[in-house]
Amino acid sequence: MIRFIVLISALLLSSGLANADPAGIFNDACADCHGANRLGGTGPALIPQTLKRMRGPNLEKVIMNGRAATQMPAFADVYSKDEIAALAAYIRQPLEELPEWGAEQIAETLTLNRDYLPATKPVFSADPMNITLVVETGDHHVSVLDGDTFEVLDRFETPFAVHGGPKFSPDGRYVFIMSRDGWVQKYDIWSLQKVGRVRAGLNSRNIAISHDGKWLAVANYLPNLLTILSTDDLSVASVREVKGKDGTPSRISAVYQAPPRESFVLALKDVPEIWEVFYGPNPPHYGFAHDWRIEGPAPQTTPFPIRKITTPDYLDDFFFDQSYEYVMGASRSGEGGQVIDLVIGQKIADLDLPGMPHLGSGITWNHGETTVMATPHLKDGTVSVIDMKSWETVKRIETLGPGFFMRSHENSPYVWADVFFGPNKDVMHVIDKQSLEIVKTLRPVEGATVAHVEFTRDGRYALVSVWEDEGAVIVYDAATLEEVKRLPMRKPSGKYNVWNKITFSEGTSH
Ligand code: DHE
Repeated sequence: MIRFIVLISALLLSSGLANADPAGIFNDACADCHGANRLGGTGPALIPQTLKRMRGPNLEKVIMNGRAATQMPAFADVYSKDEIAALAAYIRQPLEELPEWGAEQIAETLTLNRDYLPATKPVFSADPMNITLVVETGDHHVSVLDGDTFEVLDRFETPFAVHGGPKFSPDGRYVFIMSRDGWVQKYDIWSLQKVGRVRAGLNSRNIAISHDGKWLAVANYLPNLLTILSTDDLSVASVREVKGKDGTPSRISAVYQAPPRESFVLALKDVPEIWEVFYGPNPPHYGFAHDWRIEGPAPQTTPFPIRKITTPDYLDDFFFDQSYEYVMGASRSGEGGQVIDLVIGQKIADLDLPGMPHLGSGITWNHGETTVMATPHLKDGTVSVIDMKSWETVKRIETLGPGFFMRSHENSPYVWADVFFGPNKDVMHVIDKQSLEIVKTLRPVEGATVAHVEFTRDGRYALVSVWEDEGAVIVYDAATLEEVKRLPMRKPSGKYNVWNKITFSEGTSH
């Protein structure tokens, strides 16, 4: 605590804000909504892990002006500029201590919607398999779109800062949504009603649903926990502390489901290990012991036995082949990638992937005799295309800047790749799947960030986000590449079509 106070004092002195009392201001003005421990209440957690999503002076601006359409008031008339700057510096500091956060504490946060009445069939006439959810991070809502008419059937509030793809139950009826503050929300699409929410972690990465729809794995940064929830009632099924084989605690980079293996696969961020968590009734038994281990008592009494695989490098991000035998992984700091064979638990190839590939949004398609995987890069203006048999890079497609997301569809000859960073963040490239050439570059709104694509169930339309507070979803004819419709949306960060997701379309991230 002393170290913390000294650090804050040094910060304030160097910026001439020594007279401000940020801790006092926090208690008076923020604690009621954001929690005395800064871990959130009715408002989001005010910790660096969450706030880093607000770059530059935004934090001060939010304190000064408040946030439209939320409970966050403006403080410009209450505190001086210096006091607000000191408060912002104070809440940008990491927490000295974390509260205990285990099964009991998680269970206490569970809130179920008392008004929820499950419908016996969809309460709308739209095709329930062609519903597309639009996550709007501008005001923390999700819009439920009819994928044929593009009418908004419902718009509901989410926890603060949803990240990663929502996960659908295998029948497409329920969806689970996760926020960076660790909240997991369940929504019933047929009934167009919220079911409830629970706080599975204090700062989380993403979620994965088991292929049988029974379990939801939540990958957390804070604390170092893997939480497994029952999808039925959001109750806690298991909470596992994440530590490497040598006892080093670790955050989880991400978790995904591997349906044919009846497992969740997660990579650790601070230890070079992949974990495979089995949820099926008969977890495989491996006949060798040098790089794996099943933890705990016999699998029949422990529902989630864990196999640990040591990897040659850290994995910040990874991608599966369609058979779920191979994991293509890369670290954010590394210069290349690696392919891990999950069956034998070993690295079998290196990948030539410089420039921070964003493997989580990679996609695959058939290319001649082989299957290729393509990934954008967060630091380079290229899309890498990799042959999934030889693991060689087939082509580096030059783009107008680093990108974040890619999408295609089985019925489309094209791949859509955004440019997310730099002066050309307003363009979207359309790439021919066979020639691997850019055939068109769309610039729908000059100067506005344009990103993330999702297709309708039949692949006929491509939905593109204008990633601005007063943004839009633009519907394109996926064959002619002409604009068909524009739907106003509040920073639509991602779009997710029920059918494409539950059928594991090769054109979408899983
Ligand atoms: Fe994401 C998905 C990691 C920053 C928006 N992002 C994912 C996934 C991972 C990941 C592992 C796949 C999870 C899943 O869908 O289950 N993201 C990371 C990072 O490591 C990174 C670079 C840094 C970080 O701080 O987390 C990062 N991501 C961002 C952003 O800055 C984005 C653009 C804005 C935001 O909301 O924070 C962002 N990430 C998204 C979105 C998806 C996503 C919209 C889902 C894409 C999809 O179509 O499935």
